[in-house]
Amino acid sequence: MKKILIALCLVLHFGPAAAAATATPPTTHADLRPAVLLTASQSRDSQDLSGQWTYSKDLYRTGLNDINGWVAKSRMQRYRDIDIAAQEAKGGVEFFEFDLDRSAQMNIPGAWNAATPTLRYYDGLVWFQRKFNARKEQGKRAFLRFEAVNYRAYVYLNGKEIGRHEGGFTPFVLEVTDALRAGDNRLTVGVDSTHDAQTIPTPITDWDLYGGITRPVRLITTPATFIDDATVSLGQDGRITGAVQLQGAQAAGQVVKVAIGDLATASATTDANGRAVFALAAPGKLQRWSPDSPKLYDVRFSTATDAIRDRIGFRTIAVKGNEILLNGKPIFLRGISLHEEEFGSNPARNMTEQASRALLNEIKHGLNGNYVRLSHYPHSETTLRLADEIGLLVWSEIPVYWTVDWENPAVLHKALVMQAETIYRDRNRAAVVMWSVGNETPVSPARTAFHSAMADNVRALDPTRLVSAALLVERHKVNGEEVTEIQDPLADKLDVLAVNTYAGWYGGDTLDALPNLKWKLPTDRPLILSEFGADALAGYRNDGMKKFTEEYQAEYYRQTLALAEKLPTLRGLSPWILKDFQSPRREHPVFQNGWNRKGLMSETGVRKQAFGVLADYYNRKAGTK
Ligand code: GCB
Repeated sequence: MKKILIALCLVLHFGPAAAAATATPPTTHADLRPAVLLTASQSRDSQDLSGQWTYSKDLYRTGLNDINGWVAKSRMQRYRDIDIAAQEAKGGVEFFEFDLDRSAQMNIPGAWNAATPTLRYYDGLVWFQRKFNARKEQGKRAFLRFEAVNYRAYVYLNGKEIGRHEGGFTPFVLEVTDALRAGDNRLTVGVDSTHDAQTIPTPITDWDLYGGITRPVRLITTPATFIDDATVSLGQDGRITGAVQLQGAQAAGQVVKVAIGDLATASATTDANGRAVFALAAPGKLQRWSPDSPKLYDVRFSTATDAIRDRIGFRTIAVKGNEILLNGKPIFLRGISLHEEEFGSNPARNMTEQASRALLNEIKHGLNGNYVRLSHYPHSETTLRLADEIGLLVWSEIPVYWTVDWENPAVLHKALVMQAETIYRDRNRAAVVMWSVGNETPVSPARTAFHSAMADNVRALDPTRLVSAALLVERHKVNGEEVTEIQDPLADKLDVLAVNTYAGWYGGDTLDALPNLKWKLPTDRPLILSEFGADALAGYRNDGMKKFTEEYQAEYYRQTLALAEKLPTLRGLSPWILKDFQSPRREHPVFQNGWNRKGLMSETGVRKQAFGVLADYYNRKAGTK
């Protein structure tokens, strides 16, 4: 009892400090690497499993919790490899309360919320099934690669569990060499969209927590020993360096070759762990990647038995004083924020190339932008590859948003894993220049320790890019004058300061007051306004500058841009947001009806007046820098 009391006192007295102390990475950075990556898997032999899948809702989770229970559980287990119609035809005592072979169909990838009105607000477990035919090739390995399942996935092949994954926006790979059958296969995936206080994000967000298999699934075959990962990038010292990781019994002592277009080649031999590193001086003819000239090279990595290809750009990114330097030259980031929702009145979060291109083209050509904040989670690989191709710099983030369970080491571990999965996925994308470690998280010791661990993790995994976070600003009186400041110890961990500000929309400021607000900011680092915005319902006009009119939003942009002009260290903008997006917290019955209306375009792509205001501003900026 005494011991319990002492322990309790320790918890009570040292709660926050002890919690803050636990917020160090519980693992080494190497432990965060997913077991299999299959980098550049788009270049591999594969079978696309997109298309019609069948599905069955499971609100009570009977298919998962059946294991030790007291009813005849097996009749609920959707993942069983069983031909139920054939069983029924035979008659007998066994019966089933599901049959995925005869269930309704849904197009995958895509969120279920958009698939049918009955699932619009469904939040829970849904079972999906896809049958496919496969060849089993002697000496080859087979993997299933899921680009994203929101939020938890339980994966079964032919009735056998082959793996699980948590986190709705990052890929995972499961080996199925043994579980795969020659001929017919039954793939079953339980998808649980439920979020709670220990998930990332929590259920408290300002976007729709779409559920489902939201990105493609592919069956990929490789040789027995294969190239699992390969990276190459241009360093500040003008050298091109890279690394290749093989997996398999013959991974050690292999010669690995790298060819960068017809510009350069290199080769190296793998060590005992199957890893080879290479370095070469950047050839004089190398054309550097930039938004103005998004040159990508065909890069081929090969061994005697395997080869992968990727299209990769070469550029440097750095901060010097309060400038951001792209390829050594100062750049102003003319950007906008973007959620992963295609245009249309019923978005399914299905980022086809066409859907993604339409959005990115609005930014690049409509706004004359060179930058996009991909908020608030890792966007699809399609979007990242298009940013490389079209020429848009990218801010990338994971959904450590508003609040998560800062004091919980298991949640920190989830964040570090998610971040690692994102970095391993995207580190060959020249477009990505900044990793953000959080969005608008209220300052506390435990929260700052959490973000600091994330920032250290990013630097350990990828020292070549910049680290930022979207911070909150405080307003308070200094010598009788109201001043806006960043009062956040996390700022010390960041290369680029970024702040979200909504003066003139939330709060009581009038629009004409905005340019005269006093801001006090560190002068030694670049600043980005990572968000500012105001709602407007497309087509609601000329109603005396009321909130929700297009005029109010346009004037809000004019005045906030006038304020921005007065911030001497400002090096970029990503206002909130390109298009209206669905958010269950936005329930104003006249103007919102489930949509956050801060888009410069409506959900169907109609440009509001403010679009032109920002485009004019960016045209002027592009002329000067
Ligand atoms: C924010 C959040 C963003 C919201 C936005 C808003 O600060 O970062 O996710 O959607 O404000 O509309 O209030």
